[in-house]
Amino acid sequence: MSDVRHETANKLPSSLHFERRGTVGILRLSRPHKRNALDDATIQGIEHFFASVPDDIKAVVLYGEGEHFCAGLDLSELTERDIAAGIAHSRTWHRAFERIEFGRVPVVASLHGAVVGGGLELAAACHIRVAERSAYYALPEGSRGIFLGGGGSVRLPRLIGASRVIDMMLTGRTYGADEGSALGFSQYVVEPGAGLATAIELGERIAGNAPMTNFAAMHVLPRNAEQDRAGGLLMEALMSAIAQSDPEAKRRLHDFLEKRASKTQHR
Ligand code: 1HE
Repeated sequence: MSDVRHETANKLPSSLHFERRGTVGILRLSRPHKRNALDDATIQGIEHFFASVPDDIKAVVLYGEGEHFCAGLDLSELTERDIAAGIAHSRTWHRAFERIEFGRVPVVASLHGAVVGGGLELAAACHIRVAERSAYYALPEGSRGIFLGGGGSVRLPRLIGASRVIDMMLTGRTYGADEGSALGFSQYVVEPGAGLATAIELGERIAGNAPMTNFAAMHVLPRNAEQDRAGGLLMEALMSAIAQSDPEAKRRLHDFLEKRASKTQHR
């Protein structure tokens, strides 16, 4: 993998690094001496990166350098904030993570070690989570006297249910990789050291999809899960008609009918 001299990459803070593997972009949290704790510069860098993902990148993999994915909010920046600054700070996280969830390309997070607090909120904004067996999930906010601020109170209950999130906050309960996967934190569990390669492989598969399919999965599916049945079914009908009229879909359907496409197989 080589660093790309690209405007997006050049504007990133030193805590973030961008590399590419073909059409898959790899964004690395690169502050391992602070366990990839998220300071203001990193959050701004995340917002900037996902607002300007290079056109030829079709999927992004996010991972953390060192022993841990992410230790959450940089607690050293928290002490001096008043109420107004606290609200503004939380809203910067919201903007950055919305850019991930409702951006242009699907994002696969590769998780290992601590995935805690704001690190878990960051992971929850990604579309696919691959957890190495070392990964564990926690919300230390409860014991630090603070609250979620990076969208976690909205996203995490949708992943594992509000009652479990309440338990994590109130009692400090943690979940390991296997249990976390069964609950819905991650869609994949892999052996230690295999997370990044698996995430890149998934990213390559995603990058090979028709762009309209990726758009629909990212933007329509989560909204349909939240809206009323009638609205959801109407949105589905509209989206399915748009997707199937795309020339890329027509080409793929012809490929299948003319026996040039792969069959659906269980691996
Ligand atoms: C930090 C942070 C941080 C480490 N902010 N500096 N998050 C937390 O409450 C989690 C706090 N961190 C930890 O519990 C542990 O650091 C870990 C379990 C993640 C890793 O343990 P370990 O033994 O590998 O590392 P360490 O020795 O604890 O930390 C290494 C250094 O990173 C050390 O700094 P140093 O200068 O003394 O070497 C730590 O101070 C520093 N460090 N984590 C600042 N989080 C939008 S709202 C979101 C709200 C939250 O995210 S609250 C949860 C915050």
